[in-house]
Amino acid sequence: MISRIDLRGSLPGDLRPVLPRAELDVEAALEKVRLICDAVRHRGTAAVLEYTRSFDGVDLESTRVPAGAIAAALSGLDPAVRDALEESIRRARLVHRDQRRSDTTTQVVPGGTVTERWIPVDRVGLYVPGGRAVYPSSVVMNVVPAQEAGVGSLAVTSPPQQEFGGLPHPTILAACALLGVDEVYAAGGAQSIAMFAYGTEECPPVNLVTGPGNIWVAAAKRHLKGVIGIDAEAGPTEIAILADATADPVHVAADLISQAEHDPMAAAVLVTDSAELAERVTAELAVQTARTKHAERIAEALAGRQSGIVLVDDVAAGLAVVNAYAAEHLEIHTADAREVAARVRNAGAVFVGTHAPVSLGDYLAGSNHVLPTGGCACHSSGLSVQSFLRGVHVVEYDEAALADATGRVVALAEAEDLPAHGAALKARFGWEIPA
Ligand code: HSO
Ligand code: ZN
Repeated sequence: MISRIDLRGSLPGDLRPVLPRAELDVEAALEKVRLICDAVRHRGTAAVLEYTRSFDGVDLESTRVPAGAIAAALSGLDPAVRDALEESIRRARLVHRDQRRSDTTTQVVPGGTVTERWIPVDRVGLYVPGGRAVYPSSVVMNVVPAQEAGVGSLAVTSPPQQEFGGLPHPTILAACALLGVDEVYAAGGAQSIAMFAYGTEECPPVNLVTGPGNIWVAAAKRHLKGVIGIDAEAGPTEIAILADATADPVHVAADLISQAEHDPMAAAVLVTDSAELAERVTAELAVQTARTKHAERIAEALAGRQSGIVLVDDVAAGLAVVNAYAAEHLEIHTADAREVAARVRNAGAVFVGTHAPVSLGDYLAGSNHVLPTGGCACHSSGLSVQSFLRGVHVVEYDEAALADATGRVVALAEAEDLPAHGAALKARFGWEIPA
């Protein structure tokens, strides 16, 4: 049963402690992850294969997925799934292509410019989960922005599956094929992130690792950050719904359940000013959960302390709650959904009205589904073309512009007791500060 949090009356100044949220203890996994990463660093492929044997229960000779297996997966792909993936890729490309940035040049003073060049990361490793669920859609969400950013070298890794002869799930391989990615590894968990970070005999090291994963992947990203860049430490999926009395309880319950389906730790939070809606959604949750394939997992997620129904006085108070919560996904089911959505400040992605469920965004809206979790939406964005670019300032000053800057550079250098900084300019002008 989903719990109730009654915030009617007055809202506490700091809402975060009273809102439901899972605590993912990444630190607890770090000790073991450190050992795994060190082993991969020192013994390369052999260590990855050993962990694959003990954690995934498959005995592989190589971490690299052969080209033939990728091609075979594509030819064996269900045509309906192929069509859906192709359309998902097409829509995601449209959105992510529009995120591309062009270089800008700013004339700071006459003869002095700063250009900001956007340069794609050279080589990226993309992690695609494959434990409880296999996510070919995540291949799309990682690969498309990387490709649209112009990343030249892309490798995908996904956990090997016993039932598919130790290869990643064939739908994942087929998605790689549709996206033109031919460098794919059968490796999961911390060992795969270490493989990307340090490189092995089979896999050259990457500069950046992106993609969601379980706690081992999150801990490895934390441990290896610095050696590699990372997007985020993804936690369990979250959905928050802000709804008023006009919302349809069947839709609201179905959407909460859709994300609870990911994980017993997934969070489903309804924020509403309608006690009646709260009642009806609670009843719907029971009915619909019983009908779903993964009822046990969903029931656990809904009953967990990370989920709940929050009662508030009005939509304005509801907005304060969802802004404090900073959900990965936020749906707005209110009378004036667009206007309410415009007042959202903190959310990984916002889904406006009854025709934009999170499931649409997970697969086909064109938006990205790799989004900040655990409240990180108050400072971070989801995966985008920007995640794969670096902005580099290119500075060009002519002699007159440098002469004009010298007195001020010298003044600041002396204020910081770094006179050699000023001297670097004075050396160009016969050691005098130009008039
Ligand atoms: N809702 C997940 C993404 C996903 N859903 C993949 C289905 N497949 C995290 O945004
Ligand atoms: Zn989902």
